[in-house]
Amino acid sequence: MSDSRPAELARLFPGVMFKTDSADLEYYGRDWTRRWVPAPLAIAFPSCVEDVQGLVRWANTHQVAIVPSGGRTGLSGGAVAANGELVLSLERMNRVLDFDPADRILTVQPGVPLEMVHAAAREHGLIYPVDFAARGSCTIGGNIATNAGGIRVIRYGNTRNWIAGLTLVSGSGELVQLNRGLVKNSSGYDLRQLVIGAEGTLGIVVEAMLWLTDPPPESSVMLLALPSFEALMQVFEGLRARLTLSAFEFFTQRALVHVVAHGAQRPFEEEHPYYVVTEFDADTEEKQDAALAAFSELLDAGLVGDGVIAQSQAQAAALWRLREGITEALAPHVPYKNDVSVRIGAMPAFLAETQALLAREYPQFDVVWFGHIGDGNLHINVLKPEPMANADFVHECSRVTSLLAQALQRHGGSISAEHGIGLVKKPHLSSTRDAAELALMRGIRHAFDPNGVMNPHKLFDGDSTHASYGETR
Ligand code: 2HG
Ligand code: ZN
Repeated sequence: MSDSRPAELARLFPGVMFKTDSADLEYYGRDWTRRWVPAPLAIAFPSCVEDVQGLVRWANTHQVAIVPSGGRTGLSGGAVAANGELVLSLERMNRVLDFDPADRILTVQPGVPLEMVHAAAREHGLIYPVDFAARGSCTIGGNIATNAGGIRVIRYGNTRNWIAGLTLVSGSGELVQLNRGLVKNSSGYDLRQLVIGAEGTLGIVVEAMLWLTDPPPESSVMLLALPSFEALMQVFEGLRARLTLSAFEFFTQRALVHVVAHGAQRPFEEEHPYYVVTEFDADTEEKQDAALAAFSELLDAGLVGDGVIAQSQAQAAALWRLREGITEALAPHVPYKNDVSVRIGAMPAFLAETQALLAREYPQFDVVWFGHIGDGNLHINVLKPEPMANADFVHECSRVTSLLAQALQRHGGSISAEHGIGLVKKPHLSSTRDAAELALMRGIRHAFDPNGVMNPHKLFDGDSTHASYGETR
């Protein structure tokens, strides 16, 4: 018997576009994890706040789960719809609404791609400083849902720091204004901050106020080759003491091999085990000289084996490509992704322990390390060997991730630094959040979404009655 609900939705919401073709269900039902078989009920494309509210209320009445959907570049399964959910795509709510010069606040709809936010900020001589490789495809709504970080966190912090206000349709369909652009607001709970990073479990952001800031001074990009992991944190300390850094990113030789195979240019004749791309202020001759002096010192101390400072914008872009191209270069190898963090001070001990752990547990797999080492955030991608079945691979990686989670717990770290928990890291959330904290999180979720319709079974299991998720395609 065919499902009558999509037709009913189309009748009730004439201003909303709906899609139910199998190709669309497949496309909008998944994110970059590609692990679950997409099976949503339908995809709704509202173009106004009232329709978002109407759809959420309909979902409450009919006990249909909603999966909010932006650019679906997520890496944790937060936007997967594989259980008959209504995907609520914010694709048509993609306008920049306002710029307030006094407060330097840009107000946007949630479906605006990050790159468009950058362009809009530039038009006003300002920047929106959160930035990362998926900028062309991800949306600001998705960035807010995961509290996205990226390559400039070392200087500017995460998405959380730049959200001046949010308009939210809560899980029960109420429209609420959270913080309204105030810099100072000591009037109780900051609900805006609860929504940031909630992975769409509390409601749907229908408008966001973003703080913009002054562009940084002119910068330079430097690529360094390092002989050892131990040198990494010392190089970071050394450069941070002498230069004003806006990025400090690392990757391994294995990562470089994949990016070069994917079309990037090899930077050095010789191979080195580790590399760092760093960007620093270089608007004066003194700062440029300081960079050269710092490089020589690191070279003399044996902490750096080789290096290059970009001499043009094009060369800077080529150096950045070595780091930013990694995710795309690895994608065909169906990587299992880890996105972990510890305090910067805990990094040396955690790195040593994790290196030993993964060498022991993954002797047969290609393991690619990279990430935002200056923020204490490591990405560890494990690549699936060609002949291995996907389910076996995921099972094995989950087993090792449990061990990694125990190490994180010992070092006071987090199982997700910036990608979110979604479905992928849900079994390991308790390594980062204790039972009392999880109980509070459940209570908060229930307060925003009493019927459990908002992205059920993502992040953690709330009190939803909706079908849960099995593993893997
Ligand atoms: C990055 O830092 C992204 O490039 C993606 O967070 C990381 O692919 C990954 O594991
Ligand atoms: Zn990252």
